Amino acid sequence: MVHNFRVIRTDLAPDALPLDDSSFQVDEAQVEVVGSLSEFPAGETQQLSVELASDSYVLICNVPTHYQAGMSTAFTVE
Ligand SMILES: [Cu+2]
Repeated sequence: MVHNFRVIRTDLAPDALPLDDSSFQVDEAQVEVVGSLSEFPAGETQQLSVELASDSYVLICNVPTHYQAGMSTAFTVE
């Protein structure tokens, strides 16, 4: 199964991002994506460098249905 990776700057809870009900994904037009990786296969390692301002962020996988399945976590940059 492939996954992707999005870094989203938001004050929303990690399970409260806006959804696009037709594509079963987080609606990226309604959030601020500040970093991302395209889909890549399970077991593969990729690296992403992003300069982040002090704020709240949520990491998600936005392959259809994956966010709803719990692929998200929040973190804060201080
Ligand atoms: Cu995924």
